[in-house]
Amino acid sequence: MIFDFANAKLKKAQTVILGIPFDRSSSYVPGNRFGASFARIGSCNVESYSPYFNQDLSNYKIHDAGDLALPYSSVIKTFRQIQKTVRKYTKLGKHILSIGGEHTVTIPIVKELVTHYPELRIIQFDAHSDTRDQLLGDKYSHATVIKRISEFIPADRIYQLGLRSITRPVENQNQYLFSVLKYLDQVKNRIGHHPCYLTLDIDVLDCGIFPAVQTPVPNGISYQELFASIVKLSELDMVGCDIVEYNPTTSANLTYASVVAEIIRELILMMNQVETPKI
Ligand SMILES: [Mn+2]
Repeated sequence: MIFDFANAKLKKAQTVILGIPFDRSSSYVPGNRFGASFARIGSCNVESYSPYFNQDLSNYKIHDAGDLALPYSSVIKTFRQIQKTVRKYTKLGKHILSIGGEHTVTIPIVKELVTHYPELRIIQFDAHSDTRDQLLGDKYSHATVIKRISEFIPADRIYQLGLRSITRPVENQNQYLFSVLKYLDQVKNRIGHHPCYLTLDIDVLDCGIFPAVQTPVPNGISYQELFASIVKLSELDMVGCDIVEYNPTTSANLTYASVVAEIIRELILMMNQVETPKI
C-alpha cells in the first residue's frame, strides 16, 4: 500500500515520502515502527484539497518510497542507511518527508542535510526537549536527539517549541514552553532566508486529543494551533521535514492514522510554497 496522494514516479516527484520504522529505544510504549504503515491506511480518508492552504495536493508530484528495511539492533548501521538514502534523494533535488519511527531518526537525516545546506536551521515541535546526554547509558535514544544534533549544528540554530517535559529550567532563548504559534513570528524573523528543517514530534499535541504516541504528555497544543503553525512555516525556505513518535498501537488506530495522514498533507504543502534553490 502507498499513500493515497502519492501520484508520481521518483523521477518526476518534487516530494519523496520515506517511512523510517526505527523503533528501538522506547522507554514507555513501543510500537512506532508501524507509524508510516498506518498513516498510509489513514490517507484513504483524507481529501487532497487543503482548506488551510486553499490548495490541492493533486497539483504536486509526490512519490512514496516505502519503508526502509532497517537492522533494528544496530544504531550505526541504521544511521548509515538513513543518511545514504537522504543523500540519494537530496542530490536528485527532492524534498523528503520522513515518517518515524522514533525521534532518533532525525539525527542522521539532518546530519546529511547540513552537508548540503551548511546554514541549515532546525525547528522542533515537541513536548520533550530531548537534550539529555544519554538515557540509561544510551547516547542514541529518543531522549537525546537534540543533544546529538547540537554536536554538529550550533545550538543557536535549533529552535524548540511546545516544550513541557524538561529536566531543568529552559537553557537558552531558543527553547519555548507550552505554545508554538505564539512564538513562531519571532522564530521566523530570526531564521530569515536560511534553509530550514522541521522535526515534528507528534507528542507536541495534547495527549488528550492525540494519545497515539510513545511518551504522552498533557497540556499540549491543539490541532488548530498545529495546522495554523504549519501554514506559517510555509513562508520559510523549508527544505525537509519529518513526523515522528506516532504510535498506532495505543488507541483508536484508524482514527489517528487518518489524523496523521492529514497532517502529512499539510507538511507536503508547507514544503512546496517557497521554491528551494537547486543544490
Ligand atoms: Mn517528544
